Amino acid sequence: MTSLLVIIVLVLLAIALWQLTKIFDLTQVGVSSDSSQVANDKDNNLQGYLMFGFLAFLYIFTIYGLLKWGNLPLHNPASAHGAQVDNLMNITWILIFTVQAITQVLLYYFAFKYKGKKDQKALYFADNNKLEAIWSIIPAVVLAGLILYGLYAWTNIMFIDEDEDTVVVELYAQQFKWTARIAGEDNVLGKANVRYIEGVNTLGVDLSDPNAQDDIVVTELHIPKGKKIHFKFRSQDVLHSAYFPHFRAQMNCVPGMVTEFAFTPIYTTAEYREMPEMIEKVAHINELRAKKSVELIAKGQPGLDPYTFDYLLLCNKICGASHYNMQMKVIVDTPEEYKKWLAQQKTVVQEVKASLEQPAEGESAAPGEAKEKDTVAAAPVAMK
Ligand SMILES: [Cu+2]
Repeated sequence: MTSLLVIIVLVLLAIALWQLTKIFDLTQVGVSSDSSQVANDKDNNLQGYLMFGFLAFLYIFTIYGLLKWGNLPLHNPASAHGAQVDNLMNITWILIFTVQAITQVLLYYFAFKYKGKKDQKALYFADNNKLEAIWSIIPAVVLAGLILYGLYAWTNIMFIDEDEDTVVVELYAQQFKWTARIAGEDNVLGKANVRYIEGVNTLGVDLSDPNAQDDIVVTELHIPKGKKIHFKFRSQDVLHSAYFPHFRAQMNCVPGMVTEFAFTPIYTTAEYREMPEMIEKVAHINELRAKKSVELIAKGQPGLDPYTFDYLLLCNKICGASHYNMQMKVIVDTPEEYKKWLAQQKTVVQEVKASLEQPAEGESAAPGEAKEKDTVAAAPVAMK
């Protein structure tokens, strides 16, 4: 609020100053003898040096930005293909920085060198084929190389070998949450359809499908380190985008179709937390949170808990009012930990069964009634 007021005051001051100079102009106060509207050598010189001033501003701001915010981008990729994505990104940055550094200097230097001078006329210059060829061919070759490397990296990343030993996981997007379904022992997801959505069967799993019997539905995803995870994405309502920043992976979730992506996690959550860059980052975040907590507590509100790092799945398409809050915790376990966790999970069939056994709120369960609903086949969702 204070900063907004400061901005308003500054803008008003600027307007006032501008109006004052206009009044001075009108009253001829402080105006030089040359009141011509045509630029003279003095004006042109000033514009020439201002060009250099702007160039200096560009570079100083770029260097300042790199020093101040250069540590914000994510560090080590947590997936096997991540290094390739980072490599492509770094090459692109180097190209952009080099080209920008050269062209900006030339642009402002020539603007200065060929500034207007009295009695000097511009040279009429039709064209130069050699120059045109140079500045067309060099960017074309460089960009073609970059695109080819990008395509190569993309096909490498997107290739999913059907025979490979993977863990199949479905990610179900809806406004505004993620739900995951692990394919279970058979590693095949059962059929699912929005028409089967009922009660705890929030993903619409077809409970009569043999492949669905061992499917496990969770809201906090665990995956094992070192194994390829084959994700299949569905959306219930609008376009969402499954974004795993630490794994350098993103895929759109489109209503009415299944999209896919696979990656292999290479660090467990515990290992990633122990990385020096991560320790530093978390310490910095907690410093900020501690400061904020002091402010909050002074206002009589509860303070903030310290932050611990976790991999996240985010939504990267603006899908509605609570889009910002659409996320799911992803935990990478060692294969042993994963097995243990998996063994503790209930299958979706068991979940549905349990929910049918429980009496509805306000209803007293008659013993016979509960028994009647004891089979999954009795669930309406299972009838085809
Ligand atoms: Cu979304």
